Amino acid sequence: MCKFPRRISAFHDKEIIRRGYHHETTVFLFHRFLSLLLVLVISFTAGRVAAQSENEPYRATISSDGVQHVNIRAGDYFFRPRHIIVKVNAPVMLVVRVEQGVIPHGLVLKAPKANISIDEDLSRESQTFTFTPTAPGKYAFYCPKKLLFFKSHREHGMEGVLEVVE
Ligand SMILES: [Cu+2]
Repeated sequence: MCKFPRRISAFHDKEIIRRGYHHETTVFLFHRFLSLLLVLVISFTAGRVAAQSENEPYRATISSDGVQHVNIRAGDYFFRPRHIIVKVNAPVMLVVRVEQGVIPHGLVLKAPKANISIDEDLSRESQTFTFTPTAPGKYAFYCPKKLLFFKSHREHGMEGVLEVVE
């Protein structure tokens, strides 16, 4: 007479153990999922912040030497910053350097109206270009490189704007 309830209880014990195991697995997987979600959210946010600061224009100031110093880093396929604001009729010293990659890049900035003419190959050594913009306006600069039938570097996004303001 006592056998039956005992079997039931043994079954229940097993069931509890099995459920307990399942519960732990579920909790473990849930924690894994949460940490993965957290990593995704953090990297997404970081990416957004980075993209935002990259897209913000760089506004040059006139230093004590009377020059507007601007540093540009280039790579596959970008210029950073890609939007530069300088004052008209004040000398600009542009220092450009390729910071990554083995693909050759160049810099073209042709704005005859503002008396700017740059067309040079770039390298990992810093190159300096000096000019004094004489007319306000927005002037495009870009990498002129293109390999065979592939898209040009400019089409890949290797371009920017020099904005000359009063
Ligand atoms: Cu290029």
